Amino acid sequence: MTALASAHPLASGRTASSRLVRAYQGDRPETTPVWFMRQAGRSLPEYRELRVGTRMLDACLDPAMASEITLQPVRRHGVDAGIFFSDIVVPLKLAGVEVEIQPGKGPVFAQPVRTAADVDRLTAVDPASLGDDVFAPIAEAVRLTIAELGDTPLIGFAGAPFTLAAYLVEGGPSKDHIRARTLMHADPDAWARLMAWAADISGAFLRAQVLAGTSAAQLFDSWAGSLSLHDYVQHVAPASARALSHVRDLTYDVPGAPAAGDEPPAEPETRNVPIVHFGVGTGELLKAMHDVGADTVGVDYRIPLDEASRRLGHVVPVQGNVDPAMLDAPWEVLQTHVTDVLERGRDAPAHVLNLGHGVPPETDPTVLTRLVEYVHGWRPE
Ligand code: 1CP
Repeated sequence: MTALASAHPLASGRTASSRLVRAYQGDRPETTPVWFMRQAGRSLPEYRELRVGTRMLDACLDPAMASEITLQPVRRHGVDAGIFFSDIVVPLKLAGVEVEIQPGKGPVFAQPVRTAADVDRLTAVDPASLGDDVFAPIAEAVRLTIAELGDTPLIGFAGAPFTLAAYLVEGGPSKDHIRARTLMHADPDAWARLMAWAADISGAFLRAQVLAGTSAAQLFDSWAGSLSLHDYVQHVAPASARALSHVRDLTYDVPGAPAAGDEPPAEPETRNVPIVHFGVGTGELLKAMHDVGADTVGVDYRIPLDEASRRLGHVVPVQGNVDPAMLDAPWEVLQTHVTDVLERGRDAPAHVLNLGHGVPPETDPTVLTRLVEYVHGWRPE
């Protein structure tokens, strides 16, 4: 176990009792916390304005700009958390991989990783050799952001090894990630080496964010829904566990209850930095995704939250799962849907309201602000 520095927002107490952190640890605050995946970005005019003339990955590696973009949706919507503005391919770029993010498309790689020789070429860079200096722009952006956020927690994130491999092997976005899934079976050894490397790169990226001050860590396995449970457990879960092991050891103490009457003060309690694990179309994988070392499981909009909670044994906090398509529906339709999500979320020990996937770029941001107000005002019957 490694204790966070005393000035870290969790260790100093600034965010330790926030609604978000409490919910991720299984407590149920009176007000349900809410944030949105992809809350920073193209739905906000202030984001589009700031990004003019700057390429996506350059924006991610400019600490002042990344910090400002992270703060924009927190100021505007009053959400319960910031999510660090970056991308899952940033650590690959920092490791020297030739990648760019093309507008309207996503990450594109100069050299796809298709064969065992390609895997050898990629993994020749030892993730352990990437020192603090490599992650300095990330740590600096996190520090600038938490200085502005006060008691509001910042969430750090990274891509899970499978989702990174889905891009690396395909060379860019793909529908069924078929080449990646072929490599998994055609050359399981090369696949395992690729996954272990991706796990250590993502793990180092996530750890750098948490050490610099994020109060939670989310692993995005966005494309794991293209896998069978068998393939997930056999060929992917060990690498996801390895990625999370890079942050699983990070702890902080919360003071015990003060002395009362003849009772002495309680001992301080040691807690781990909360970890969230999310994927799209992963209804069949929820339990396996929890088992790799997550505290909270993110659920997409394809299965109801009470069913997700049942599959998790009713003991795991859940995050989700408003259908992003509803954001553009009439308010009454959206409100009915969100109320249903909140009610079903009561089946779990705790619930953080979010979307089932990211905010669509054409979303009217005033709808998101109104949604936050509604969630904060909602109380169970
Ligand atoms: O031109 C632009 O403005 C770039 C669009 C954009 C943005 C705003 C991309 C390209 N990435 C991001 C930021 C980003 N990426 C965040 C920011 C924080 C927030 O949520 O507000 C996060 C968490 C990510 C993570 C990410 N990148 C994921 C996992 C989350 C998810 O949405 O499933 C994935 C799959 C990516 C790859 C990626 N990067 C960008 C795009 C358009 C894509 C998806 C491409 C595809 O469909 O395959």
